[in-house]
Amino acid sequence: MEQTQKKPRVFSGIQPTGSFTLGNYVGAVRNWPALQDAYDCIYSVVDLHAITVRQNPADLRRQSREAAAMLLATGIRPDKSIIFIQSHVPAHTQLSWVLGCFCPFGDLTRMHQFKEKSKKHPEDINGGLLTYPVLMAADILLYATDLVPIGIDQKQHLELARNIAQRFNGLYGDTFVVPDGYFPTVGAKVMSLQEPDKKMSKSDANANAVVHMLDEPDTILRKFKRAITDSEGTVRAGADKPGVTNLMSIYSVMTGKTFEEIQREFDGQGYGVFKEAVAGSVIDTFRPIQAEYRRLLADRAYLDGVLADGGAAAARLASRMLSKVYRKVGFVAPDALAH
Ligand code: ATP
Ligand code: LTN
Repeated sequence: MEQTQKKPRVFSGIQPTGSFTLGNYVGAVRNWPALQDAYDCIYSVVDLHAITVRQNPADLRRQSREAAAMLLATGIRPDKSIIFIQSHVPAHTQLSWVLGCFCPFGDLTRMHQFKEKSKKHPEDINGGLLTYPVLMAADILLYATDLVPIGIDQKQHLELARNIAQRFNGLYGDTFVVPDGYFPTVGAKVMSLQEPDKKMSKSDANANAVVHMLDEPDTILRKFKRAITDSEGTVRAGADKPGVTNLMSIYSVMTGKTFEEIQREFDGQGYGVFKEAVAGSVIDTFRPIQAEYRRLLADRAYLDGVLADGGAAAARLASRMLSKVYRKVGFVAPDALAH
């Protein structure tokens, strides 16, 4: 680790529930490598969260390594940041239990994600789905995290983590850092290409609605060509133009151009030219990441080594906070037993 003076801490996580989408990239993952020089970053593949929805065991195992490879391919460097699999550090579940005892039931039933996922999986509204944000709070609070880079859909969960931290600190004295969210100014919520009033989600049944980071160039082009726009034919942003605004946000993130520059660039041209340009910018961004991903995934020994080291480093940090919390709530320390 390059660690001279203490930098503020960043923590974020992503579920290994399938291949990452353009939404994951734009809303969260692209910021993760960008933060690793100014911050002490910890990034986790949150497999414990993934099983709140039924997963095939073999797929989950494979996808967890794939998720780690993809994070490394986007530029996370193990010599700068910690990258690990959540279930390798038992302190996450241990702290989660304690925090759950400081979280009102009503706060959990009010969560948008709980309501949405309950509606989507009515046959399996399990306890984990409800307490999901408590585990997320544990992930964050365990490492005295200052900043959490996430998409806007996770804002409510972060608020819950902040509330738990404040409640606990109020009762037991300063224990947890109250974390702030880090949301991108453009692209904090990438919308479905087919229903631009809905979030682009890994688990969308309509394949045309979602661009995956591992999609082939011609697939990406086809999905953008079919993206829902409107009948106006003018490239400009506005609440009345959710489809075009979404495409402009994506293009802006990929190229660094402002909305005004984009509007000028496509002035007088139809949506066809614009959509091809958006697709091209995404293809160009993902091409080198895809190549690096394939290389990393083929090097299992390296990948597993990174994850083993990351898990050990995270466990060391986490055990300190867990001991502190156990002591504060009044658990007898095992090493205090007279025997
Ligand atoms: P699922 O569809 O299985 O719930 P997901 O696509 O929402 O999964 P997560 O693992 O829950 O993926 O999210 C990882 C990160 O990506 C989070 O920080 C989340 O806010 C962000 N994210 C997910 N979808 C989008 C989106 N459409 N726009 C912006 N950010 C997003
Ligand atoms: N709930 C998040 C994933 C997640 C997370 C975290 C993000 C789990 N633990 C801690 C930030 C910090 C999601 O993206 N669905």
